[in-house]
Amino acid sequence: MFQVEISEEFRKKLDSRQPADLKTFMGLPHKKTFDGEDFCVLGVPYDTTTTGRPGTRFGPRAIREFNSRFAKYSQDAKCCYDNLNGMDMGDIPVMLGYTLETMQLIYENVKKVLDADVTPIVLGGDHLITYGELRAYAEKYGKVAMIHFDSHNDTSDYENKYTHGTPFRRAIEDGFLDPTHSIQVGIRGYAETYRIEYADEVGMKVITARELHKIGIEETAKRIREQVGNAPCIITFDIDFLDPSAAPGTGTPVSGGFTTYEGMELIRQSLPGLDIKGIDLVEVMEDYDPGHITALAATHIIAQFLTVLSVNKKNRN
Ligand SMILES: [Mn+2]
Repeated sequence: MFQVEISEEFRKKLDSRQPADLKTFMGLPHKKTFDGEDFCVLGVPYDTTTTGRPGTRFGPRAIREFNSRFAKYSQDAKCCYDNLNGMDMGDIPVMLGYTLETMQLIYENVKKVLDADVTPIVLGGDHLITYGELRAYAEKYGKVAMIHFDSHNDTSDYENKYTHGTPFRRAIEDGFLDPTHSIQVGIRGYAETYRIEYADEVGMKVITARELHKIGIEETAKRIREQVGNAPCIITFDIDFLDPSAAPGTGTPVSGGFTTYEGMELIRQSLPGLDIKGIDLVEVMEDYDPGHITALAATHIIAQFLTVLSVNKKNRN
């Protein structure tokens, strides 16, 4: 497990770099303190553990820039979060190139949100950021289940232990994740098969892209719900779950994926009623995003998550 000392002087320096104003997610109020909100958006502009094309440090900016013009109403769900109060904390400070220090800062900030009983919605950044988040969830709730939408397993075992290809192996080793209630969906492409064998070994379910295309959304949603059950869970959505035709703006795109609609529908069918403790959406890269297609897809995927949180809240009350 990581545990890093960061000097007060350096923390001050990081804080002084925060912009004075911010285009917020869907125009939410920009706040640093909590007042009974249901969810809190945080950006993590960190991308120096990527093994593919760099640039996802601009992902939070791309998503906010694009969707600050969006309204919160959805014609499908009447109003995607009429019963939810949200806020946008802005970007958390990161230390580019200093991976474990950044994991520490991610952990501390997500922990703050969780301790206020608010649901974090984190915008990445490369996928290693989820590892930093998971320490906070595990401290608050014990080992959590994970629903992981991605074209890659991200359980690689390189000599470099901390890259965006390794977060979930590290999180399982550190006891942050409960693999026996976790599931990876959309996996495809060319990579050594040991990652699938690793999932089998630790009891984590995998639904490959090919399998999903074959069995369809309804059956996949059913299998997700069966695997997670009543466990407290987090959702992590790598935008490269979507096909490059729907989300070209990402570092390691893989063909043979899904339309944005399929992603949204899978969220709608699989997640309502689950004990969702937090969400992140990672790997959006604006440099390869003509027409903001990827930022648009990210917006609609997150709006769908908000709809689920809204439905869950209605059903609890
Ligand atoms: Mn990933």
